[in-house]
Amino acid sequence: MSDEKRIEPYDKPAGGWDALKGSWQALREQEVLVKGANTLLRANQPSGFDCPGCAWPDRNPHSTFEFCENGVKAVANEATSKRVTREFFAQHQVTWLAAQDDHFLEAQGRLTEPMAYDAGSDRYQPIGWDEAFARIAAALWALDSPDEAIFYTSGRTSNEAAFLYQLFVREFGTNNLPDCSNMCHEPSGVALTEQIGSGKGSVTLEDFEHCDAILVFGQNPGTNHPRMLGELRAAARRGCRIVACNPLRERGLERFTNPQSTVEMMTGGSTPLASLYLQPRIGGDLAVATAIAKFVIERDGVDRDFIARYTHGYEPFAASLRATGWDELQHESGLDRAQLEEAAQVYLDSRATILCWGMGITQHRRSVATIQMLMNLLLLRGNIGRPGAGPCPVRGHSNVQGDRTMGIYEKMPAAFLDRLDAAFDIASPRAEGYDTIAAIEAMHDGRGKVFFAMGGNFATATPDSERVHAALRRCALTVQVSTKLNRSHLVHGHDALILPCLGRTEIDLQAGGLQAVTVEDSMSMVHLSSGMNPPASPQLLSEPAIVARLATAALPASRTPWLEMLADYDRIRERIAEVVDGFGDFNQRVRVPGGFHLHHPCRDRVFPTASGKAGFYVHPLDDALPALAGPVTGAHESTATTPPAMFTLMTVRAHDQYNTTIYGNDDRYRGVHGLRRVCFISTGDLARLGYDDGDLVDITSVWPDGERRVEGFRLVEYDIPAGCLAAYFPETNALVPLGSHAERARTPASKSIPVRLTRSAEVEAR
Ligand SMILES: Nc1nc2c(c(=O)[nH]1)N[C@H]1C(S)=C(S)[C@@H](COP(=O)(O)OP(=O)(O)OC[C@H]3O[C@@H](n4cnc5c(=O)[nH]c(N)nc54)[C@H](O)[C@@H]3O)O[C@H]1N2
Ligand SMILES: Nc1nc2c(c(=O)[nH]1)N[C@H]1C(S)=C(S)[C@@H](COP(=O)(O)OP(=O)(O)OC[C@H]3O[C@@H](n4cnc5c(=O)[nH]c(N)nc54)[C@H](O)[C@@H]3O)O[C@H]1N2
Ligand SMILES: [Mo]
Repeated sequence: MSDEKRIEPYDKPAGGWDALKGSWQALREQEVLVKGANTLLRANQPSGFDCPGCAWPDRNPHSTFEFCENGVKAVANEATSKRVTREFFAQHQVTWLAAQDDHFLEAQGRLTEPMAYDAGSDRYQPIGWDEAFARIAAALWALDSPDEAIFYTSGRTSNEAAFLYQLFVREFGTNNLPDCSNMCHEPSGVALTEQIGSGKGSVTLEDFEHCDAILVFGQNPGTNHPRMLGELRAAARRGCRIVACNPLRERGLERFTNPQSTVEMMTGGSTPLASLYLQPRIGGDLAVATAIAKFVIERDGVDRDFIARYTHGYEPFAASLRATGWDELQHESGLDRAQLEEAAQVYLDSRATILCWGMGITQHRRSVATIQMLMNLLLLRGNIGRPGAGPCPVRGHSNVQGDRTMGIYEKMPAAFLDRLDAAFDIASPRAEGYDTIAAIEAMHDGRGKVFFAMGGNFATATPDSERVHAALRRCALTVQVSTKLNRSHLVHGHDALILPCLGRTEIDLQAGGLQAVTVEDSMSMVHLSSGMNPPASPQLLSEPAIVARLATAALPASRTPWLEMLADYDRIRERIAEVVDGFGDFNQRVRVPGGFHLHHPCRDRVFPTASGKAGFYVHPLDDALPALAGPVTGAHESTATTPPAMFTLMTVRAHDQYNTTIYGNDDRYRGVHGLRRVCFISTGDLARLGYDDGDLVDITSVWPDGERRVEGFRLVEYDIPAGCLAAYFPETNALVPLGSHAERARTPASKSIPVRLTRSAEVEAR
């Protein structure tokens, strides 16, 4: 994590000694060497805490080390010895803080006491907890309707906190529960629920031991789910074929040296992962999946019994594929027929296949269609409901899946709400609430007046930054429950509160003794998580405590036993067992080491759809290209007719960041050091534009409502398809308008932004 700006291609495998060095540096920078190392020994252990890094499941609850470099960074940054104190806030005006970059904000350390914004001095000042809750209650009571309040959730929130939170929000009277999932795997939920009757992935870690092929679409596990590399490595070593589909050649999909394998580390050895690497153009995956499906049908590689017994819609689907020409498939995918057929042959040769995908699939306008085409592909060969086969949407935040299970969703099914009402004797509202985009629109036009965030960094994670900032500033009150300082504290409403909370690694002591929380990982394993570090400050409250105490302040007539449930989280889990499907005997089952698996009906080939069967869905390619929300001059219809300066930009994560949390300015595997304002571009496009590697450009996106621009990005010559660009999130979020999002799922299309490049007026890279 040096500050020297340099680009130097990285020729080593993912993992290896550099991963250990990265871990060590993270611990050193946060000055937590001893505490951090002890903390790590408890990460993802049956008696420890769930790593706040990602949602990838734990392999072996009995091994000593179950963490990765980026898990270490997440833990080190939470367990940091640095503190943001009242003196810090007294020293710095909010206007000054807002001018600092995200790395600076994160580096200040843990928040230590509740703070309230004081407009007179433009500073945050200390406030007591009771007074803070009273202020929120007063702001809520002042609303004309509960629907003027918005309650956001990020995906680190535990099941217990999430359950209490949604209960409070519904008892208050609204379903305005947008969450980070709206910007993440929402299209996976929409696509799979319609198609197979469940929005979750069906595979478990054990399936990775039984598959013959793993297809990885639009995901960068080397950075975002490093523990997944262990599974890919083990699979590759036993002969399983791995096919990667990604415009960028991500090192973590190519080669891996396992830092936990003494032999590989000592001999400098590594394991090749993907045996076939497809580099489609951005948004070309619908065509890739269609091409593979077409090949399977033409070679008669379909599982007829499975199709007849468990599916509907096969005939029209097969007919649509036969009618789709190879020219079109090649053109739309950006790949040639031989490459597509090679991938299809791997799929045909495999008896059991797992299909993984990430943000490279979900953050497009046609993401739901693409995911359904990938699922069609699995259905064709009966790749669901048997060992080693099934869909595997790889979730992001460590408990984002669990939060949804607990009811954090703006349109929770009526059956859930009925049970909630019966259990607590309340009448929860039935009108659909706001998702993330609707919430921004509501705040922007004055319908949303109080914004409360349980974690996350709404101001920076959302698209259309200028509009979002204007929306937040219009609010009467913004409240952030947070562990670390971030931009959402600095872009705030007329009144603003910061409520600091405990992190995963910390001891949670309530009236009834030490508490543990639970989380659900990406493969539906539910398990306990308990911290062991003393809290960063004695003034921190747990998230359940914040909800329970807010509820008692804001709902004085409530009959819900908030404080009783808070005293002992077993009481919360008892109520979860009453309300949430699959949580019977919750307290007993979650105490079995490793936790329990939430049953997925499709594992037994039961498809709880309207028809009782899984469906094939037809999705023509016609406008599969990253397209615009409305007609636009100079819109790019296809690569061939693209005006010279039009590109499709994808916004991706660097190796040293956790979403909007910037740990450092390096992106080791992509060879970038000391800077984040970079734009990856192909050799051919550089020549075509007459630019050189290293030149500074401004990036402009063009929309019906006008242009959006970010400035001063250094061009980096890179192995990326022609017409495609990549830059980092969140620096480029300002380019995505609210209106550019996934059809039906409304996930911002952060991976397909139509842009042009112009020479930057700036001389120096920032
Ligand atoms: N260390 C770390 N871990 C994290 C996170 C983090 O920021 N840092 N974030 C967490 C969260 S919330 C999430 S959701 C996950 C995100 O994990 P990922 O899904 O891996 O997220 P991204 O970095 O956004 O990039 C996805 C990949 O998609 C590729 N891609 C982009 N567009 C396309 C396309 O059109 N087609 C194909 N086939 N590929 C494409 C990009 O090249 C990139 O490799 O990680 C979680 N884990
Ligand atoms: N352009 C573009 N935009 C994107 C994406 C993209 O790929 N491209 N990805 C999208 C995705 S997948 C997601 S999930 C969203 C992420 O959106 P968010 O979840 O809103 O953002 P994060 O950056 O993960 O939130 C970080 C903050 O969470 C707080 N925090 C950390 N741990 C805890 C905790 O235990 N409790 C509480 N209360 N707070 C805590 C800290 O204060 C920290 O500053 O961003 C989305 N935005
Ligand atoms: Mo995410």
